[in-house]
Amino acid sequence: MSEREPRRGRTPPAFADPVYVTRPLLPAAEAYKLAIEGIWERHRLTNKGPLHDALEARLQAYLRVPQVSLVSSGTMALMLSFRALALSGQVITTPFTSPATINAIVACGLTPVFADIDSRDLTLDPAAVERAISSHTSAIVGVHIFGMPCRTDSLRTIADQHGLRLIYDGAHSFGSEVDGKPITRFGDLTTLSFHATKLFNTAEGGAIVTDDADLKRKLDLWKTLGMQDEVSVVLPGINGRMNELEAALGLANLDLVDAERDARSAIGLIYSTRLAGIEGLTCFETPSNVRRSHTYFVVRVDNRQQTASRRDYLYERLKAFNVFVRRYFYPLCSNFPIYRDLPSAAPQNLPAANRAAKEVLCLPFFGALGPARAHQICAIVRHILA
Ligand code: T4K
Repeated sequence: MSEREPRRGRTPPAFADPVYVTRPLLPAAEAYKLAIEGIWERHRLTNKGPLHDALEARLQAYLRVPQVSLVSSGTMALMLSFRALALSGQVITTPFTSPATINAIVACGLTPVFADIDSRDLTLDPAAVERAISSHTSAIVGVHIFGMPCRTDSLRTIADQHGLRLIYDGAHSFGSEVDGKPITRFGDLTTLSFHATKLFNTAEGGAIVTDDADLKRKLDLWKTLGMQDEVSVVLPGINGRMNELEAALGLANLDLVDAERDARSAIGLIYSTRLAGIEGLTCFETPSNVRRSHTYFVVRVDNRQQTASRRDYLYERLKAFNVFVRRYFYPLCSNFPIYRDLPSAAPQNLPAANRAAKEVLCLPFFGALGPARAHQICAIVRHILA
């Protein structure tokens, strides 16, 4: 990283306490105590307890979807989906994602084939997907990255033409909608993450959303070791269950999620207004037909005119102000030593993804941040990049 000249003008104050990229949504301790009280009466901790079933039903209504299967994490949601859909051979996906997406593919004995993204929305480029198809391809795994919807129409057409399964990793897109349609209703199924760092969380957890009732039944079996009853195991399932303590947290947090989304929306407006006009910095905008999930607030810091990375410079300098932002998703998955030898991982195959990994930065984004601290962060960013 290059050292730059001191900025002109007054230096904004640093925060007294660290400000992180996110802070988990939590109910008041009393509300959570109330939500878990019945557990002590029932002595039911896991294995499809009543709170698990209640959260499934409430999410079905909240997300306006026919079938929800709760699971123990977003990673588990991906793995169970790949198993239940009996994928084989190669799976085409984006390298610009959490390692969770790629690791889940590999953990199921499948080979990831990386296709480049479109630099405008950072989701899979359908033309690159088409080029990556071979006789071994069984599925496309799109990621609605930062809640930005994939090109669902084009990917559906490609999947149908080639007889491929179409799966969406919707870890970042809880509650997103496209033209009023829930984002979880595209493809064969959509996986969600309810990790602590997500808009809606159950500490650890996730879900699989599908329109297909048979698939939901199969997924429920896959997540319970394939056990149909005490004496019959009908498929080689795994333990992917959500427990009652997590489900209780989900029920309490679901009451708060709309207010949290509104608070984040106000912060997002402050960021996009106050950061406008900083040379080389752009806020990642969602199109007007998309209802955002407000899981992340993303900026891109253009490096092209610089020898050293301005994005990394900003990332490092913010630490001196007690602001800890994240470079999701850097390094790019295809550049990890465990994946870089795959033929599709060659950087010349993935120019847009490689560039995004060098430019994207996620700013602190959670309701409790409040407008005053959002304004202060804008002043700090402007000061650093002036
Ligand atoms: N697909 C995609 C596209 C994903 O992004 C992910 C996960 C998955 C699938 C898999 O879902 P899960 O299996 O995780 O359900 C986080 C999360 O661990 C991970 O869920 C997430 N994506 C990824 C993008 O981010 P880190 O390494 O950034 O987490 P960490 O611990 O550094 O947390 C970031 C900041 O949040 C901390 O600096 C402070 C704050 N924080 C975090 C936690 C966990 C808190 O204040 N409290 C907390 O409890 O990975």
